[in-house]
Amino acid sequence: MRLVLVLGDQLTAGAGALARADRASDVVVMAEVMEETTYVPHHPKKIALFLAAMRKFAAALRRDGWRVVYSRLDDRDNTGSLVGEVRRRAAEFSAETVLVTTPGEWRLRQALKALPLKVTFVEDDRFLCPQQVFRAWAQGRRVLRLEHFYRLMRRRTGLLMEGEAPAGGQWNFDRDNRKPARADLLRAPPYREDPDDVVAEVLDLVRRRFAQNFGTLDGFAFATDRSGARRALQHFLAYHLPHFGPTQDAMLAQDRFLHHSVLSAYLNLGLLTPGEVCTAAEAEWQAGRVPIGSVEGFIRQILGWREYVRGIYDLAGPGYAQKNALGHDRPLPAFYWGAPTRMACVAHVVEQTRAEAYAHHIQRLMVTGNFALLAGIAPAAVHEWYLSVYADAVEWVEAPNVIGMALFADGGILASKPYAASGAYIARMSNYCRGCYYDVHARSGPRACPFNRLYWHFLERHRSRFATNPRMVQIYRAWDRVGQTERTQIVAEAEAFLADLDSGAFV
Ligand code: FAD
Ligand code: DLZ
Ligand code: SF4
Repeated sequence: MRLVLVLGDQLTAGAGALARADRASDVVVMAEVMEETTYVPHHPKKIALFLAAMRKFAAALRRDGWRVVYSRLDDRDNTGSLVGEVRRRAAEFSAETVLVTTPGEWRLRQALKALPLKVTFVEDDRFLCPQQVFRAWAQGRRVLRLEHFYRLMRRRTGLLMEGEAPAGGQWNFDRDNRKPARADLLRAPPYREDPDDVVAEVLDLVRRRFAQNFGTLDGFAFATDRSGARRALQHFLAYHLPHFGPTQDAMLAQDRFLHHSVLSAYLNLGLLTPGEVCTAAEAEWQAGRVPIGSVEGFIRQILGWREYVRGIYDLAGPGYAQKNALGHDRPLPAFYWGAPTRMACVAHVVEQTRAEAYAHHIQRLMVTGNFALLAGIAPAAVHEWYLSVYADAVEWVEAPNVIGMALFADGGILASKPYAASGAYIARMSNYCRGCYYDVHARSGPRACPFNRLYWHFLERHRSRFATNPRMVQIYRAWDRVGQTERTQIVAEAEAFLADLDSGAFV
């Protein structure tokens, strides 16, 4: 007898271990366990999404003729961990071998390897870039540029290619994309589903067991099976993809989703595959319904960024999430968990995160991520926050984005310079500043935007590391042109602000 372990983010029929398994003789093991639901204080909507999707996937496998043993969180004999459940099922079925799609996370790979059973790992073939291909590409390169990797992937898959040339004559349409926020960007919400009986039962469980976690279960509207996720994809293609490019970096206080797809959780759980999403988007362009700039911008996120961060996570090895190249050690301020703050941008993003378990990329990178970078918050604490609060947060994708992209804590493996920005960026790309206590145009004085003060403070305290970075030389020149008196004042005000932050004062 052989067990086939299917994890909560491996809900894809016919992929990985399931493609190699035998439904006539193998037993599929799936388990809701306390260890996975508590290794960080996950947002209740995230827990509900995983558990509901797992239950429905197990039911779909059974309908398809598989023998599935499924542990529910409340089962009396549930051992509480994935390895515990595998051992229990191995004893129950006298199984000595386990087949599993290689877990995305190092933590689980290591835990499964340590089992006293023969565990066979099957490559996760849902990704478009096999690990070997990424390693071969990375080998011998001094810097690992997304743009180079992305072109390789366009060529490998043929997506948006016209022979050897990129469709539309350019690899990248960023110059036409990424427009600032305008009120007329306002539009209808993304795809939403009412809870059915399975979801209602899970919501009840999560409400009972995880009520103390940050985040609300109210308004849970995620799709929880493949057909729902397919409907969400169709909704995005019809209503939002045509506008994706120009709005992808914009932020609006009145609109939490803009034209983003809100498909990341479905991709990460396996309800959709990256290949099918990219192909469907390309078909919209081929049919003349979507401009090249929008479809290219969207496909780059999945074929480029998503595959690239996964390659980096694998290459970097198990210690990646503990990196702290800038030596930052400040505790995470309470406003990340919903305590009040005067900073309107941060308050908006945190409140939206609490309500939806979702924020789009620029909110994560340039508001909460940028603040943590500038203020010198300990990367491990920031990592734990991101891993907790977003429905799409699994470590292989979260850690490179947080540790590498937002915090530069990997010392520059992923980004060639920190994504540090003053309030001017947020003012240009959003309308948050209009409703803020602080003045985004002031860099000193009692109401100066904290992002402005902290930006210069960040540059000053890391001068020896960044002043010679060719992409930052101009920035240091601009800072050095500011008069000495004002520079001293800005640094002193930033330090006073950081002292307030540390003491938990209302900032
Ligand atoms: P869209 O804007 O519609 O983009 C389409 C798809 O592209 C996404 O669904 C996603 O699968 C992919 N994508 C876009 N950007 C990235 C990226 N930088 N890395 C990997 N894939 C990308 N994404 C996660 O899936 N899980 C995370 O835990 C996560 N944490 C992040 C933390 C920080 C600090 C930052 C800066 C980014 C993080 N991202 C994460 C990447 C990105 O922000 C989300 O994938 C995106 O916001 C999800 O919303 P969407 O589906 O509407 O994306
Ligand atoms: C995120 C999550 C949660 C909340 N619960 C479970 C669970 O009960 N059982 C399970 O198999 N997986 C769960 N997951 C997903 C895993 O924690 C983990 O993120 C991925 O399997 C990593 O690749
Ligand atoms: Fe954020 Fe500064 Fe704008 Fe306020 S003024 S919303 S703190 S960027």
